[in-house]
Amino acid sequence: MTSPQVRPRQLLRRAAAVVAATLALGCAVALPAAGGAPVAKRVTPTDEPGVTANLWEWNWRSVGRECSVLTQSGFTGVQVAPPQNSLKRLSGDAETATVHPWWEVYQPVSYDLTSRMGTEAQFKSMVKACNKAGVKVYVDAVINHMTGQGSTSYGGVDYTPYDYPDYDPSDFHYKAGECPSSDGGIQDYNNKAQVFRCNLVGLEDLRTQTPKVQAELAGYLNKLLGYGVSGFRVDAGKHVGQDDLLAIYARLNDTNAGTRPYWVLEVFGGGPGVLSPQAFTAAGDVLGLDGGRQIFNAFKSYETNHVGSLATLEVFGTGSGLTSSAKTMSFVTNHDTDRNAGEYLGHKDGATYILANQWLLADGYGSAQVYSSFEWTQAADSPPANAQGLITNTSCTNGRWTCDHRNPGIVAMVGWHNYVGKAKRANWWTDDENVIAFSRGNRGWAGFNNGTVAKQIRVQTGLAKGTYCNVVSGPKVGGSCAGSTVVVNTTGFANVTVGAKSAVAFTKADRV
Ligand code: LM2
Ligand code: CA
Repeated sequence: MTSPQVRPRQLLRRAAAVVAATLALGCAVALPAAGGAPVAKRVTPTDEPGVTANLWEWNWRSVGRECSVLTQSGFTGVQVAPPQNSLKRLSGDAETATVHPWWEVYQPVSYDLTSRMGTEAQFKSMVKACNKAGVKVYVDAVINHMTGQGSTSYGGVDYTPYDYPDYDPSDFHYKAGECPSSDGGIQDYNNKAQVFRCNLVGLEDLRTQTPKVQAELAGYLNKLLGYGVSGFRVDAGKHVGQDDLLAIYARLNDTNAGTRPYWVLEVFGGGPGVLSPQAFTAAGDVLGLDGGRQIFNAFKSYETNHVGSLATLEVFGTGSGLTSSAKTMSFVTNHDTDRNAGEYLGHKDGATYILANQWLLADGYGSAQVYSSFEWTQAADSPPANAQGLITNTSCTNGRWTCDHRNPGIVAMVGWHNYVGKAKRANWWTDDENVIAFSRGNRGWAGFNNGTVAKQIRVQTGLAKGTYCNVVSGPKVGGSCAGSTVVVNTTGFANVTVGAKSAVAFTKADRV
């Protein structure tokens, strides 16, 4: 349980609302027995998402189809791009000639679900197909702001600044009013009032402290929950602020499975005190953005011709200043960091990127997420789309989509991750440079080499004597290995060759 708990007072309020609604319908109300507690909907703990794939800006049809692949590969959830109606640009401008940059979807116009990714009906059938396949759906929820430009939307709704179908000018923060900055923007990222109540990159900032705006946002999110969604990545969570986040969360219904929705906040690090990711963990889980930087520094590092060292990853988590594993959604990259090559790894890092994902899955920190999206040359590039901006179906073979969640070496480590479960790390080994190895209890062993030459190591694996399939090179099929093998002796030791920029891994179940 890592999302905010529903407190008894909220339960009472919810129960009272149910009674009021039932009365309004003129139905008989089953009042609680005298002295008994009000009958409230059962509230069970939030389910952790497990390993998710972030199929960012895949259209709904493609996500729905991919869920059968995800479930076979051991993924238990999928995160999708913001599904609400958004800005649709009609032409390029001085900032970017790209008419339909990927970031249109971060400028909401209304909470209808007609978007670049498809229609509301297509969204619903995607969720249904994924849930049927056993994959939970997590939605990127843009709740901090509306647009900062344009007048036309994918859903056909027109708007003018500060005036939308669901909001009027009284629903926003303004400069020199609740936003204490001279131009209405965030000028000082260490200033609490500015961070919470000024415009993030010119995006009109909602008065999320008001019951009206909270009800509007909760209405949107509850619609998604009703369609079978399991939780949310809260875009710009840092700019909503803890109090408003908790107030909105308290208005959310349970998921269709009867659990509280998962709720993970985007809070980038660097801010002081209440603006730090740590200070948001009472308002939800947080995205592991600082962890992503540490991963970059361990695997790559900014200075040209230097790599960091994997040996540093002996400590990763609260011990290295990160939020706790149980409160964090961890990843190597996402749609923003993939475009920030000097500070995070991304798809363009190739084998290093794959290796980092494999390591994260093996380490077990946070709820790990693997990012798959589209190839780009300019940072603002549109995903593959038609002339109207509508995103076309994904193909993992036409060279335009990245599909790293299908990489066999990553799929192998998703299986490894699920098999070792919560077993503690043991048998840590390192050359103090770029080769590390460890077991997770006696469930599985993995070694990683981020160097440029293969290395032979002699390690304690924690596993029983036998021959094991190195699942990174190929799975166990029937009674034999499709790829290479590792021989563990009677005392648990093995001589293992770990290739340059690659991993070797096996679980107890991979013995032949
Ligand atoms: C996020 N998390 O807090 C998203 O992960 C990030 O991708 C979003 O920025 C941001 N917050 C707002 O949701 C992206 C993109 C920006 C883009 C915004 C809005 O990185 O460049 O801003 O989406 O579409 C664009 C222009 C910007 C302009 C703004 C408003 O790039 O120059 O500001 O629209 O018109 C004047
Ligand atoms: Ca705000």
